[in-house]
Amino acid sequence: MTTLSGRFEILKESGSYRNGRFLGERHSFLTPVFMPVGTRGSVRLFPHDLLDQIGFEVVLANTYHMMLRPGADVVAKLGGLHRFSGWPNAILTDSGGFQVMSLDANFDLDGVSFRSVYDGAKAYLTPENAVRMQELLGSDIAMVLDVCTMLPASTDQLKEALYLTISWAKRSKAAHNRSDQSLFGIVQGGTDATLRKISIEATCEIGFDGYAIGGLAVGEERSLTLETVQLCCDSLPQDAPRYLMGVGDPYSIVHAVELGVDMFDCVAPSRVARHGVGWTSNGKVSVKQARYVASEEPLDPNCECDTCVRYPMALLNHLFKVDPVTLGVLLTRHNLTFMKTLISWCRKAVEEGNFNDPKRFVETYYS
Ligand code: PRF
Ligand code: ZN
Repeated sequence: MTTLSGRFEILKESGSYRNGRFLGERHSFLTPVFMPVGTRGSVRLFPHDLLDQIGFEVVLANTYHMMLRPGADVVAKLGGLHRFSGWPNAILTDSGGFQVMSLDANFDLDGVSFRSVYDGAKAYLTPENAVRMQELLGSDIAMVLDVCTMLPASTDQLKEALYLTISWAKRSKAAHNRSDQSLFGIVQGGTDATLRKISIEATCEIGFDGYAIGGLAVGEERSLTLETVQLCCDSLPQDAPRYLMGVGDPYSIVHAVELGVDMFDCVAPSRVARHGVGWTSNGKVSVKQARYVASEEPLDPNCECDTCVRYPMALLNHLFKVDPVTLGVLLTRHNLTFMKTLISWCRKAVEEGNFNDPKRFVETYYS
């Protein structure tokens, strides 16, 4: 049985929202926090040293990918994911259940079977081996194996996934042994208020170092996402971190922080960067547009990242045509800096007890 490690300190709170600090055994970080997604131990096109320069304190990696390539045991032999991936700060590993869903996965009571994206080989995840893999990877925060249901879904489908998730959460906790690693539970139940409440009650009764809200931004309207986030924040323990999984559009982040969410991850800022799109203080900018061919303007006049300070839009537009890889690096730097800035605004809003400015901002540019 695990000794729960990791502590959460609330530094400032007002109403439902708060600024805090997560104190792991090895690394700590301030919340609210945005975690860039480095699925395979690295953010695409963007080495960890550059993430460090922007000031990120936590990155996310995926158990499912790391267990297939290069293998959790290989990473463990090399000293763990921090050493292996050249990342000196905190790492959260997702358990893999969500990532395998796109792979023709078969869920049964014991676990989930799927085929490797790399070579089609059969692979199997159970709550116990998902924990074991994450212990080998040595992340600071491990996630339980859960079942996420795509929406819309019937109540029966949601219920089945929910009860499986609860039973897997118990098994995950029983299997967890690493005292310098925190373990977070995951709440499911779609947008069904009754099921969410059942999920929260059962997950909290098992008891975790933090609680994730899973199963959202999977096909439902955004207003329903936020309604469900509110319901969860109202019922989750006040003194533990709350992590909204896979949700990272600027509008949702600002509103979810106001509702009391502490942690976010999302591939979107780095993914859209690779398609030539910048998220800026003037909204979304697609650098390929003809109007930027001879533009001397920076991508975002309110940003101090090296992409905005050094390069005119004309160069970014040019790279779109001749060197999209370099453009991807430049836009990833900007978009991740933008996310860091957005989170800083949220922290300031908590400090000042007023979300009007960030809310007006996302309303105008990211609705
Ligand atoms: N479960 C896990 N990871 C996730 C999700 C989930 O429900 C989501 C849903 N937005 C993103 N990543 N384990
Ligand atoms: Zn910038």
